[in-house]
Amino acid sequence: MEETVDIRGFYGESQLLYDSVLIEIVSRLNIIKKFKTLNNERDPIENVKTRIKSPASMVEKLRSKGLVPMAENIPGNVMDAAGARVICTYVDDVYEVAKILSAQQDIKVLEVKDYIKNPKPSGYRSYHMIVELPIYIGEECHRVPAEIQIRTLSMDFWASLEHQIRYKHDVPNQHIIASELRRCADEVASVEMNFLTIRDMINEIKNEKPNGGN
Ligand code: 0O2
Repeated sequence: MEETVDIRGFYGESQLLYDSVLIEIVSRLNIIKKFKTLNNERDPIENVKTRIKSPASMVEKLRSKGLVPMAENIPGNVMDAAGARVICTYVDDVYEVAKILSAQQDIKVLEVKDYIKNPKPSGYRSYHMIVELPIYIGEECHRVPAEIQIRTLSMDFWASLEHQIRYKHDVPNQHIIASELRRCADEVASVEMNFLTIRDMINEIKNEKPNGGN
């Protein structure tokens, strides 16, 4: 069972920085949505969720790195204290959103893990970016890291399902469930490629002139 530690008590002063970096990321994503809508383009973002890593999960992560589990040991060692999850409609939207964010000059991309091109052995697919943004608290500028996970609705559905057994021990038929999940992950990937083809075919029909070709 997760230890319950008060989030503010654990993160102390850093809480404001993590809250602020998430506000900033959500704001950038909302601007992408607005821009697309105002240009009569399809909005690639379905929804955005944010979280500050739970103190229990952070304590575990620090311990696994051989560090004393205290907030002072987070900077430079754990980059996902603040996390945003961006859910997109289609697979190519994931790359479009990642490209737009990476192009913003004050966003420094520290690391990219493309688990869509290279899925995890579990079948997990998602595009992860570790970024750093400038956060102004009063007159002082802090560079604050955050993890942005970008994936499709189907990838998110799969991850939520898999998450339910991920940290459970002594689950009956666990290997069968794991192998079924891997099979579903492959099927979902294939269906998502079909969705792209169908979407492009529909777009072609929509873009055809009424008397074009006649
Ligand atoms: P939580 O509660 O989401 O914060 P690193 O961060 O690089 O030190 P790691 O694990 O190599 O460690 O990072 P990675 O692979 O980028 O994964 C980080 C996060 O991705 C995880 O966070 C999960 O949210 C998600 N994730 C990664 N692999 C899987 C998977 O197989 N299944 C599911 N459902 N999610 C996955 P945390 O830290 O585990 O927890």
